[in-house]
Formats: sequence, structure tokens, C-alpha cells
Amino acid sequence: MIEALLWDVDGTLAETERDGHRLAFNDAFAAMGLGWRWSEARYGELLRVTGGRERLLLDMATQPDAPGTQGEREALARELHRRKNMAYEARLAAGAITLRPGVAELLDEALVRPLRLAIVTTTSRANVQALLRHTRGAAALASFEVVVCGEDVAAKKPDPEAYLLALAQLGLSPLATLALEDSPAGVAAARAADVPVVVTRSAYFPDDTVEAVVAVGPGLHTRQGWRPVPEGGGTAQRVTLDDLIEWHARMDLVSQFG
Ligand code: XBP
Ligand code: MG
Repeated sequence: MIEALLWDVDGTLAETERDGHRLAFNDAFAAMGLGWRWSEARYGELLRVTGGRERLLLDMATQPDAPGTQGEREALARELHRRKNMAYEARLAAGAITLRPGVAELLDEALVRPLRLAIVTTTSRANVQALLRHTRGAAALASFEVVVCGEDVAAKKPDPEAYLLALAQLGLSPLATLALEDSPAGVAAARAADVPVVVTRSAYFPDDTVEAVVAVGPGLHTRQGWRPVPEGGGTAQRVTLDDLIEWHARMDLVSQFG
């Protein structure tokens, strides 16, 4: 039986990478007078690395006008990241980023059931708080009993540390939980902590092979295109809590989906 849903943030709750972080990084480059701009394609390559500062340092290795020393690069990455997070919140405040369809409905269902809720992300806490505040209101963060963020771990996803910490804080065994993830790194992190995973494909990870997950589909807004077919019943057009419970109950059917 599922006792808690563990939510990834970027790509799962909202398309924050494509609509938010990438553009906010570009805002920060412009604000600091740098000519660097990340295209959608380049950002997709950089997403191999989790963490905004880590992503900046990876890209600086390819920029001829990046500072010469590691210390200078780290200082620049810190300042760019600070400005990026401000630009990200400004985009949220302007309504440019919304929750993915079906997310709010599933969260509401879980609160009524009730089922415990946790956030397991390696994004910065300020970004998680801003996303929830601007998309679900000031009280939204409090509906998550546990919120594990990038600052709380030594190793970001795909390391399992964030999931292990969330399980410890909830006092639950992994099989009493279900993770919602979109990226290969997120799936790897959850699976390395033995947490069953449902994958909602996102803009940047539309067809990556995912292994050992209980279900994979295009998004929580639809029951079409999911493997396995949702069998939780009901009349909703979207994926419901009963669908998640049914997939979880059948998790011996853990599969590889290409
Ligand atoms: C997503 C990430 C983050 C975001 C940017 O993690 O890798 O780095 O891209 O956020 P998840 P920061 O899917 O686990 O939420 O700039 O705060 O790192
Ligand atoms: Mg994600």
C-alpha cells in the first residue's frame, strides 16, 4: 500500500527547465554582460548534469571567454546562479510557468485521501518554494510533510541520497512510497533507494529508456499512452490516485520501457 507520494520538481511538477531555468540562465548572462546564451538543444545537453551551478561550470569549460582559474569560475557560477534564481522567480511571478496538467488534481486527491506528500529534488530550496507559492499559493509548501532539496544533500541525483533522506524523515520503507519522476537521473536516484517509480515524460526526456519503473506515460493529464494501461477505474480522463495505487500493487511487473 502506498503511504506517501514522493514528488520530483523540475520536469515533473512543471516544465521548469524549458520554460523557466534555461531562460533565466540567459537573463543572468545578459545581466552580467556575457554573450553566452543557451539554446534549447544546448540546455538539453547540459541537463546531463544536475544542479544549476554544476551546469554553469560544465559549460564554462567550453567558453573561450570564461575566467581562467577554477576559483574565479566558481565565483562567477555562484553569482550567475544567484541572478538566475531571481530571474526564475520573476518568470514565475509573471505566470510564465504553470504546473503540468493533472498535477494539481492528483495533489488535491492525495490531500483528501489522505496520503502523505514529500518533495524529493536536488534543485535549490528557494526555487521549490517560489514554484509552489506562485502555482499553488502561499500555503502549498506546508502540504508537503518532507521537502528534501539540493542544499540538504552532499550528492545530487542520480545519487540516491535525496531519496534516502526523505525516507528517513518520513520513517517509511521504500516500498510504502511511490516516486513521480521525469528524468533518467531522477529514476536512477529513486531506484537506487529501492523506491518504486512512475515516470511522466517531459519536454527534455521524451523517449529515454527507463528501467525498472512501475509505469511510464506522457503526463498525468491523460490515461492514453501509458504502459501499463491505467486500471484504477473511475470516470476521470486523467491518471488518478487509484491508478497509482493499482500500478504500485502490481509492482512485481516492474519493466523496462524504451
Ligand atoms: C533538476 C535540476 C536542477 C534545476 C535547476 O533537479 O537538475 O538543477 O535544473 O535548479 P530535479 P538549481 O528534477 O531533481 O528537481 O539551479 O536550483 O540547481
Ligand atoms: Mg526532474
